[in-house]
Amino acid sequence: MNKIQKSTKAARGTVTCDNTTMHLLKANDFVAESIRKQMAKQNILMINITSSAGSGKTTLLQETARRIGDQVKMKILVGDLETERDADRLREAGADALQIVTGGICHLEAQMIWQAMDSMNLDGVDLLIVENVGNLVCPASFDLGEDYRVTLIATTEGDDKPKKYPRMFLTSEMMLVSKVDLLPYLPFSVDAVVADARDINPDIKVLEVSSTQNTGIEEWCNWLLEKVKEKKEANNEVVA
Ligand SMILES: Nc1nc2c(ncn2[C@@H]2O[C@H](COP(=O)(O)OP(=O)(O)O)[C@@H](O)[C@H]2O)c(=O)[nH]1
Ligand SMILES: [Mg+2]
Repeated sequence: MNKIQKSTKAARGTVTCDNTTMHLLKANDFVAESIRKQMAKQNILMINITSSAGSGKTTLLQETARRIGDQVKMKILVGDLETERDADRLREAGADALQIVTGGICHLEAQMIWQAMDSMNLDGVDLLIVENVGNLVCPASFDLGEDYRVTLIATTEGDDKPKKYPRMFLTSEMMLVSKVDLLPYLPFSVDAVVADARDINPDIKVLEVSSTQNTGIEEWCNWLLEKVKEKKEANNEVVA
């Protein structure tokens, strides 16, 4: 998928303005392509997990590490403005996690991943998961060189978000509707959120998950394992 072509051209509304961010993103896209080539060389599946702050990314990854940590060699890179808290939580769950502290930047950029790769031993790694900074806006514009972008939308956020933040859903291959255990208590329609997301991106795959009640976690982990396998098979075909 070419994420560069999926950028918004201009700001609209009652006032229309030019969007100069497009030009700044060219350098990012160049580094992202280098990362993509490196991951292909090393047979590593790379996943970029995005969402608003607090939608359940780290909790999901803790469960993921507990479930499939012994089936695939996995590393997790996690981005936040400050603290190592998420990396600490992931390490407690047995994951090999590294924290990127952006110091105020509201998204991860490809050059941050490129620099972090210097501090990581990626030999034999099957799966690199990046937990992006919690934000449905800026991370949508920054390709990190990932194979798949997965966006969580929590039931606590309201079901109107895909149409308000369309680029994130347009550039994601998968939407995880998270915290579905809370559905009985919230005015949130899964059907409405899926319809809006598919209106923006008809191909988006959807899974409903609850990390606290173990709903959909097995399907999520099976999807990851399948994609790891597919990437290895595709690369072996290229080599052969
Ligand atoms: N009820 C419920 N709470 C959850 C679930 N997943 C995460 N949480 C809670 O939501 C809060 C934010 O979760 P966290 O994983 O830190 O979100 P992140 O900021 O996206 O990484 C924490 O208090 C979690 O315990 C879930 O599936 N159900
Ligand atoms: Mg987190």
